[in-house]
Amino acid sequence: MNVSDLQSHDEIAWCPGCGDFGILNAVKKALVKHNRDPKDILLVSGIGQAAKLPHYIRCNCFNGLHGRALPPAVAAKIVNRNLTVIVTTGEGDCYGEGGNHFLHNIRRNVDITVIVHDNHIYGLTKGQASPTTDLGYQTKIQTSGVIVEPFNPLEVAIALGCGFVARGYSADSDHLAELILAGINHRGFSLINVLQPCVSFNHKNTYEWYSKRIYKVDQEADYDVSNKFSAYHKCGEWDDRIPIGIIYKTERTTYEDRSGINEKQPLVDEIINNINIENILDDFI
Ligand SMILES: Cc1ncc(C[n+]2csc(CCOP(=O)(O)OP(=O)(O)O)c2C)c(N)n1
Repeated sequence: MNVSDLQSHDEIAWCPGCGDFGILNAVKKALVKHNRDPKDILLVSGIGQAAKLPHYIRCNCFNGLHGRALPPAVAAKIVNRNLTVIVTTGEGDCYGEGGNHFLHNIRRNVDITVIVHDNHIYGLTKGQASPTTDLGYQTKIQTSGVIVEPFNPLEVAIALGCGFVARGYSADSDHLAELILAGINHRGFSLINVLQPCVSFNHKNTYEWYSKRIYKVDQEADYDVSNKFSAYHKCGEWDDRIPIGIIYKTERTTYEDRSGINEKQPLVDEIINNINIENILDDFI
C-alpha cells in the first residue's frame, strides 16, 4: 500500500498552518507502514476540527457525537476484531465531553489506538478554554485568564494503568508516525496525545513556543519506559521542557483476553436468520 491508496476526495476544511495537517500526514505514514487494506481500517471520531480527520483518509469512518468517539470504536473492535481501530479526535472531545469514556475505556483495555489532537483550545467553536488550556490563558470567554488547573491526560492514563502512553508533536510527523505505528502494534488501549498548535485561537502554544521546549525521551539513554514512577514524573514536565516519545509501556491483559471473545467467532461473521424486527420493536411501544 502507498499514500495514494488512502487519498480521500473530501475538501479539507482546516485553517492553513493548522497542526492537524501534520497529524493527518503522520496517520497516513503509519497506515502505509501498517500495510493493511483500507477496508480493514476504521477511523472513529467525535465532533470538532480534529474530529474531521477520518473524512480525509479513504478507509472506513465513523464520525459520531461530541465526546462519544470511544464507545463506537470499542464496540466495533469487539464485534470485528479483524479491524484496525483508531480514534482520532480532539482533547475537548476526548477529555472534556468524553472524559468518562476515556477513564473507563482505559480500564476496559480493548485493543484500539487513540490519537488525541491536543491544541489546548476548542477550535471548532472558536477559541474557548479546553480541559488542557494553560492556567492564565485568556480567551473570549475566560477574559481574565483560565483559573482551573489543566487536565494532564498522560498522568491520568498512567495512574489508570494504560499500557501504552505516548506524546507526539504535530510538526514532527515522522516521529509521530512511529509513535502511531507502535500504538497500533501494542495490544490494548494505546494513547498518543499530540501537541498541536492552533494558529487561529491559541496564541500561546505556538510552533515557536513548542520548538524551544520539546525534546525526545527516546534519545535519553537511561530512560526506562517500563518504570511507572519515572514515567509519571516525566508527564509533570511542562513549562520549560516538554518530553515527547513513548513515556510508558507495559503489557496488560486486554478485555478481549479476559472476556474470552477471542475464542469465539467474531459477532460480525455470525449469520443471523429469521429475525422478526417487529417483535423487537414491540418492547419499545
Ligand atoms: C454535546 C455537545 N456539546 C458541545 C458541543 C459544541 N462543540 C462542538 S466541538 C466542541 C469542542 C471542540 O474542541 P476539541 O475537541 O478540542 O477539537 P478542536 O475543534 O479543537 O479540534 C464543542 C464544545 C457539541 N457539538 N455537542
